[in-house]
Amino acid sequence: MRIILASPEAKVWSERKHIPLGLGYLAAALREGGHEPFIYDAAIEDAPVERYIEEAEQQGKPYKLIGITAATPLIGDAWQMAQTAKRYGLTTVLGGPHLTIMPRESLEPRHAYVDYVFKGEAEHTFLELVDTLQAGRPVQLLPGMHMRGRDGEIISDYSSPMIENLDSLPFPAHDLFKIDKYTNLQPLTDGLDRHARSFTILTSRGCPYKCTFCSKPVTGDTWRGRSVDNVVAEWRWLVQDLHASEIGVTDDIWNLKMDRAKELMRRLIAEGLNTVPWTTVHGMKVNHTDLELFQLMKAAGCKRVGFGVENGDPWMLRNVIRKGQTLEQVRDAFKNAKAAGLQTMGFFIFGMPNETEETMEATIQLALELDPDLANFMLAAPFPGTKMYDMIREGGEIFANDWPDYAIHEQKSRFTMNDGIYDSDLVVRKWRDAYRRFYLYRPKRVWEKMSKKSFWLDLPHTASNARRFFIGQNDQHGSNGRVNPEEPVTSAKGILDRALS
Ligand code: B12
Ligand code: SF4
Repeated sequence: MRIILASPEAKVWSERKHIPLGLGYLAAALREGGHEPFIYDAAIEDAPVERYIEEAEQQGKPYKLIGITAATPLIGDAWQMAQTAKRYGLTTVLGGPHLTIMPRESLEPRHAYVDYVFKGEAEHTFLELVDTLQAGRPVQLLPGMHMRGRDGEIISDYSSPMIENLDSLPFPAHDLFKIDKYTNLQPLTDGLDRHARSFTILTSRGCPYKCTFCSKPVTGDTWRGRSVDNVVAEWRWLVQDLHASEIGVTDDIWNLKMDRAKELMRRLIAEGLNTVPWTTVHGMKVNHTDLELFQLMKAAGCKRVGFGVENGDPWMLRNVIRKGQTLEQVRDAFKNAKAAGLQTMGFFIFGMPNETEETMEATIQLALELDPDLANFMLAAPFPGTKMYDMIREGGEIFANDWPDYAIHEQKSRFTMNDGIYDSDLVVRKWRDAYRRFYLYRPKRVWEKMSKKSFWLDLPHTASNARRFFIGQNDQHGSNGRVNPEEPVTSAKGILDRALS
């Protein structure tokens, strides 16, 4: 069967365009099953999806089914795309993170154009549905599947499949991505080639930790690692055949087992696959690292490591975020990574429940002390399916009233707590303060940046990012309608003036 696997445009990420790896995995499973998948990623396509549907029809080789993926902020765009495809008579299937958390919502009567929804990892189940449809057999409920019954009622299998033996899966269909159209993995910073052929790779799935802001139903609690042989074979394909010039490891926690992580590094070095720069896109867990691991990573071609630091206050870290790591472990990881010659990146969250001016100040102080090459300060967003969401439902109020409001880079708070202490306006102010104090108000850092040639070559790009991060986009309002009192600076010159003042 000819199938479109689609990702709606991630408007929340204006600069950063990654391959949707989940669709790559599904495409590979379908291809192995004898079907013909085409990957449509609206983030990099010039033409709308209907153009492809029409062209295929005109060529007498119509697409029969569209499978659409969506994280929570993109679900509205996914519905729109399904509606469009339905107008052309395609069977419509939805899956991905949002559907794993809220599978039945997309089959409510208002979404009559959605036929099937899948929860969890769908390489096996989706292929089985496609085989069934192709053979014209009646569709039976499969693990993790949701559909309408004869009377239009929603029938559900609530399991969330997690594939146990990841080595049994074919490699993602990397060759189906229009790789030249993607950006590099962290365009915000210099050091890596912005126009790289950037592929991502997943060496494991799942994570045993239980951070309260994390969408645990999506990641799954059981960590499943691919064998080193299997990962190295995919890495070789990316480097030698597909000419990757940058690779991103996107696991939730690729270094859970340090021995395996080190063995992987040794193999990349031994096989000469350490020639392509790579990064840990979503970070490593600090308490599963040591100096030797970072040294091996450096020798294996790694350029930059990221760490989820989250908060500078030990009580917040232990009791609210439940990160399962200490500040000492954070400090050690940064020290060791820097000693090994790696660039570092820190992820910090502002505005978790119980956050006060002091705890946010502690986070800013920690960021300044750790001094990573890149600090990513994020506003806490209460995604459904997180422990944090339950905490706010119990003791607070969520402002976000539509799924796009959950995009992390929208500069607004999405909730408040009714404890008389939490102040959502203060959260946004401290978050902006963090960016300013980290990036702009340190003359030594500004000078270091500006003395690099890449800073000037990338100026328009840098300025547009700076505008986005330091002063917001068009939206200077919180979701609660209050105006942000910050004075906007609207030109690149303004930003530079501010940086230099
Ligand atoms: C890499 C990554 C990114 C990358 C790339 C995203 C991309 N283009 O794929 C970047 C940095 C751009 C990113 C951005 C965001 N991300 Co992100 N990201 C991840 C991460 C770490 C890995 C994704 C991945 O490759 N998974 C591996 C593949 C195999 O799994 P998968 O994509 O889920 O696909 C499987 C199933 O879901 C299912 N499936 C998926 N699609 C479909 C479609 C059909 C038709 C079917 C049947 C099945 C199906 O089958 C697939 C194969 O098993 C996940 C964490 C995680 N473990 O999933 C977070 C995660 C998906 N991200 C998350 C979030 C919040 C975001 C943002 C919304 C953040 C923001 N800015 O606000 C944005 C959304 C932008 C977007 N395009 O989706 C949350 C999602 C929560 C939610 N409720 O949606 C996650 C789960 C992190 C977390 N633990 O909280 N992300
Ligand atoms: S944030 Fe990272 S470490 Fe924490 S539970 Fe999620 S994937 Fe695991």
